Amino acid sequence: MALNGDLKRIVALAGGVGGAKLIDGLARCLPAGALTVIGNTGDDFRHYGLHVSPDLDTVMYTLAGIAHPINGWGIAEDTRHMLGMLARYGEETWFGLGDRDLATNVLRTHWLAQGLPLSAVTARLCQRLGIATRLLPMTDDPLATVVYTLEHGKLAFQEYFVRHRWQPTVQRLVYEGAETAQPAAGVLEALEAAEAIIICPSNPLLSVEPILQVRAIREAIKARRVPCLAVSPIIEGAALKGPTVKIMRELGLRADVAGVADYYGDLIDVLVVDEADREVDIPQRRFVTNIRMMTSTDRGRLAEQVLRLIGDLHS
Ligand code: FO1
Repeated sequence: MALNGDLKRIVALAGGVGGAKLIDGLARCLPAGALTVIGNTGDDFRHYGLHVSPDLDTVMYTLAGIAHPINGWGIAEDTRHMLGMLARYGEETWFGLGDRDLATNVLRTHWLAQGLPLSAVTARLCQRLGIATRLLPMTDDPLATVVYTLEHGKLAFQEYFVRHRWQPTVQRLVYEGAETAQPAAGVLEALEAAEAIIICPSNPLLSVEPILQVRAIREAIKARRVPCLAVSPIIEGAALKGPTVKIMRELGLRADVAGVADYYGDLIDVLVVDEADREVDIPQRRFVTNIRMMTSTDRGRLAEQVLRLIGDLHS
């Protein structure tokens, strides 16, 4: 059995809060620099002229140990003076960007305007926050998740997710820009060198699919010769967080662990499921454990188990 210390090149695909929790555990279990995260940028948008990358920031703040402890997104103990002033001007405040978080987005926008690609900007932000894990956006190109809803027609992702609190009925998801988006610098190299690929317990349709929509990324994962594991974002038919089950139902998919297994199909070798789902029939190999990550200890324990499983699959 390989020990975690022997694993040097693990790649994880992650969306927002759920994914960031496992990333935190993995980063703590692996040697410094052994983990590369490919983050979802389908949620990125422009807000009052700023380039906001919510999922990259959630992973980044989590790795830096400064994420908001309750929301999971945003920064701990942040203030909302900017939002208060926007309200005074009679402007929109539905997107809860805190003052410290604003600094990140000002810098990102500034460096992007200087001509740096998003991958270089993200690396610079992470380096300044002292993060050893490599965080790569899936692409440096525009690729936006767009939600077609029954009640409001076409909605930009954050309009759907935050402004309308993911309540509208989803009829269709479109990943605009996917036809031409190329993997960001370093993404394919990381996938090709990986000893294992982990799909975090993120929303398969909203957080993971945008990453897989970058064709070369999906092809690289398909062509892998190393294990690819996913951790289920669903336990007993209920989402760990957010609208996973609601959206899968609305799109006519099976909204449980078997539906997650169906969705990933032969892209994954193993699905990590909760003890409550130990009997669910899935075509892939299943690994059963407690997948809830309520505490920091839970994150480390689940990460440790996933890495041991990878060690076992290698031996
Ligand atoms: N999510 C919310 O539910 N409400 C917010 O006001 C909100 C603000 C926000 C600000 C910065 C940031 O990086 C993320 C923020 N999020 C907010 C989270 C985010 O929009 C979503 O969780 C993701 O896009 C889905 O993964």
